[in-house]
Amino acid sequence: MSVSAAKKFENFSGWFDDLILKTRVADNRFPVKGFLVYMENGAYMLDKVRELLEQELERTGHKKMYFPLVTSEETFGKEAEHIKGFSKEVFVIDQGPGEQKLIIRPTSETIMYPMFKLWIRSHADLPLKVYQSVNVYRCETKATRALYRVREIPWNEAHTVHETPSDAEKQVREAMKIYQKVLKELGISYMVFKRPDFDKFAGAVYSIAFDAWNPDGKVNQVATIHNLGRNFAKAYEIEFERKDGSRGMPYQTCYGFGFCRVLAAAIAQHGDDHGLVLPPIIAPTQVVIIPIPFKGQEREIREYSLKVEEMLSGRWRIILDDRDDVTPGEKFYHWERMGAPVRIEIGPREVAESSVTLARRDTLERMKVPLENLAEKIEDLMKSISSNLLEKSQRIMMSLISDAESTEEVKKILKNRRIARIEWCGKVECAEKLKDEAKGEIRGERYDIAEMPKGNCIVCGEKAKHVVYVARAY
Ligand code: PR8
Repeated sequence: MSVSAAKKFENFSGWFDDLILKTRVADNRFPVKGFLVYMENGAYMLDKVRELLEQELERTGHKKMYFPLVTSEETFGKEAEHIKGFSKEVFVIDQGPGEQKLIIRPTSETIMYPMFKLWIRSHADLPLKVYQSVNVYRCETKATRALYRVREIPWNEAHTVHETPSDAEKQVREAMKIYQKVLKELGISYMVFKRPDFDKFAGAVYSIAFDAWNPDGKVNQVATIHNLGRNFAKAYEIEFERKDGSRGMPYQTCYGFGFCRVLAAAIAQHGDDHGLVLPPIIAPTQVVIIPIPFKGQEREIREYSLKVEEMLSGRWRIILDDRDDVTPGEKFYHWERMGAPVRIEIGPREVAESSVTLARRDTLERMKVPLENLAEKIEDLMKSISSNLLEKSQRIMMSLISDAESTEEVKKILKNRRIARIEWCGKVECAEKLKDEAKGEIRGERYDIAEMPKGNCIVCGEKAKHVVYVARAY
């Protein structure tokens, strides 16, 4: 069975903005542009995503630290490309006459690396793998958008330092696996791109990005991984002594995972006309019990509901919705909108049969289950919901990609809120022309799968060097 999700494809912004407010995920009415209030469900899910990621980072030997929010203008400005990329986006604290201005972190390379210089002495100090989950601040010039493009950005950033370039390469692949694992647990589908050179992170040798699909056809960059080479090591004079006593400069990587964009992707990819459809692993309420009262049997139904709640409460985040001023129908509607993965209905028949009726949120399918199998059945159901969300999301993503042979075709594909795959010569002029005429950005070539060009660049007609994807982006 599939549930209609027409609304989000027809009017994404309306659907999304209304939903995140009504389900108490976030309130975008705070009177400063780009700053968002995360309400109880949004805050809960952001924390869950953070926990999932931090667990993986810890498992792979990253150490958690907390660095300051600010740096000085001088320290900020050491890596030329980096400062060029970020100088227009920083918030500055003016401490008054005679005092130096402070730069609020738009990302923490310039804050961490002067400390790395002090900590790294020899090869024995490498690799250094550090992370923090904090807010960073960017005075975004593009239009802001709740969860998708904010100025106060809740994220995780990891920074690593290595002895050799191949160690740094390996680190890029480890980071990719970590992000893939977490996104899979959330059922989020994306493509991994190597960004074209003109679009890499300021100061990086190359950048890898995770672009999640969105119902309006734009892509949502949820995470990036950057190989920094020795660019920052040079600027911040990070050196170490090799085993043989010689001195060297280390290689660095950094990677960032945008929590609010990941949450946006989970909401946008899985939600439907009834509301949120939450991946069980982050759902604030995983199971809701709704008693269906029947005259004369109120007490039995209530006691039975309490018994079911007790049976499951150690294992799942569960709510017994026993409000007596709200009808069962209204409760169904409410919890469907809130995206609770599993609903348990208990009426006189269930009590008599020692069973319950279960409804799964993703397909709205209902089933009768004997009480003795309930714990096991819910376990299976949660797994099935998680894998169904992922499969469905992947299917939709595949259906959104179309091959294009001309700029005109790209334009049409993007207009229809889809993603175009093209062959490209690699020249910046062609990318710019495409952007002007088709209003889409070259997002890069796939890093997760190999795709070889066979023909010519669709813009200039010269031999193509890359298969790339073109989309509009947040
Ligand atoms: C780095 N340095 O900075 P990145 N709103 C929401 N999410 C955002 C926004 C925004 N305005 N800007 C960025 N993100 C590197 C890596 C340390 C960590 C999220 O990389 O500039 C996006 O998901 O690519 C983005 O992929 C991630 O932060 C990393 O930002």
